[in-house]
Amino acid sequence: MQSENLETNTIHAGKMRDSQHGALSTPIYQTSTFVFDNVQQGANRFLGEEEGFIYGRLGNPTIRELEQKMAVLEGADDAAAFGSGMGAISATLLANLNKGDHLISSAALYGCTFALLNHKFRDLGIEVSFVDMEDLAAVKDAIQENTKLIYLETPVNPNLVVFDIKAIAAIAEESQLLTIVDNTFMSPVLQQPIALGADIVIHSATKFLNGHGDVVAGIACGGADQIQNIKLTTLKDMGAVMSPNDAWLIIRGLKTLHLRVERHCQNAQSVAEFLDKHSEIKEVYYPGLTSHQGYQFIGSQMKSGGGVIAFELEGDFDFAVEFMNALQMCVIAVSLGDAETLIQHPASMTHSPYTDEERREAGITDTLVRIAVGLEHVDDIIADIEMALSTAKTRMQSKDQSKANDEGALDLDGLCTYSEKV
Ligand code: LCS
Repeated sequence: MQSENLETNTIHAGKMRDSQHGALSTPIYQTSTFVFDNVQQGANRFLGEEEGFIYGRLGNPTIRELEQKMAVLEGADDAAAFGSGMGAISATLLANLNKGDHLISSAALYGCTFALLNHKFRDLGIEVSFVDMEDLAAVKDAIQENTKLIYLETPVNPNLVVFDIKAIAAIAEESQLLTIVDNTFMSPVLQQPIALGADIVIHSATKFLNGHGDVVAGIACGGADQIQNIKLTTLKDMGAVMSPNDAWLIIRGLKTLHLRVERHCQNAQSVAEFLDKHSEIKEVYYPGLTSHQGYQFIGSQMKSGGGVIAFELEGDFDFAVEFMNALQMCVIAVSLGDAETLIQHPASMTHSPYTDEERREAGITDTLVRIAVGLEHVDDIIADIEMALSTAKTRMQSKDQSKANDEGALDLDGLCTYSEKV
């Protein structure tokens, strides 16, 4: 069943009917292989002359339901599920790139995506240009004869810069390049890149799609030919497949995607506004704030600012460390899109695959803190942050005081020595 409404599709789209027992919840086909009636049937399935499942790495009914649901949610023909977001990214890119090809991306990306592009792909002889994608002329200028695709995340992990999907996809189309968008930070509830001209959409399903912090998974959604190509090459032969059990958890998570994302956004908006007014906060990066560069895209490209905020505190980085360590409810952890509010330090955690210089060039400062706002009552999240800021300030003051005392003690020692001499 398919509807015009995403809320209905998260529940019903792609759903298999269990004709044998009528189970409401999708059965988990926890099997590595599928039995053929006879040799001919096995051969026919391998030849593609008969529909049906063959072997777990080539397809599974529970995973297929998730793929069909995600294709509907992203407005794609089809989808392919993977064992992680990085599995989806590497398989999608490698299905479309060969030695000597060139791709364009932005310098700020999720740390492992950056490592894949900047290190492994270069080693494989794939050329990469990192450009400031806010500058559309720079994107156009970066196109070479061997360019095959443009890859972007928007909003960018971790600093929430927003790029214009429609304009970038139009530039790509003019030169017959693919546009691949990582939609992890938004989910299809807030942003549907295919409707804006993208060819393939990728998710780390570990995040909002699953939403409960208990799965690592990925999905690529796109045209039928594209997905078929990925499935028959890099998914089949490199093998980063999803587990049926994880597919089931994501199917369950998707039923509440729209409700969860809505609340993540409401909470994040309030937390961002609180941080923006706080005297100890130097800068807040959240597309839902009118002062943010991404605000211009709210309403046209994305429905709201999402559930992730980055910010910088006043003072030195020790203060940020004291702040994070003082939190009592929000937990220090990477990932995002979970019920729990997660806080982390990109330079030493998610973006540690960058060298210091690469990070600086990508505009990811060492003092940046990222908070993935959860589903707790927003008053409790803000109270925890407020308490931790004030505890951190007191600790910093007492550190300064003891430093001053130490310096004082040194002076006293000096005086003492002097007096002894006298
Ligand atoms: N794309 C984006 C935008 C991501 O944020 C991540 C992971 C991935 C792809 C890779 O997905 P995975 O293989 O982990 O499922 N981002 C993480 C983060 O910000 N904290 O921990 C992981």
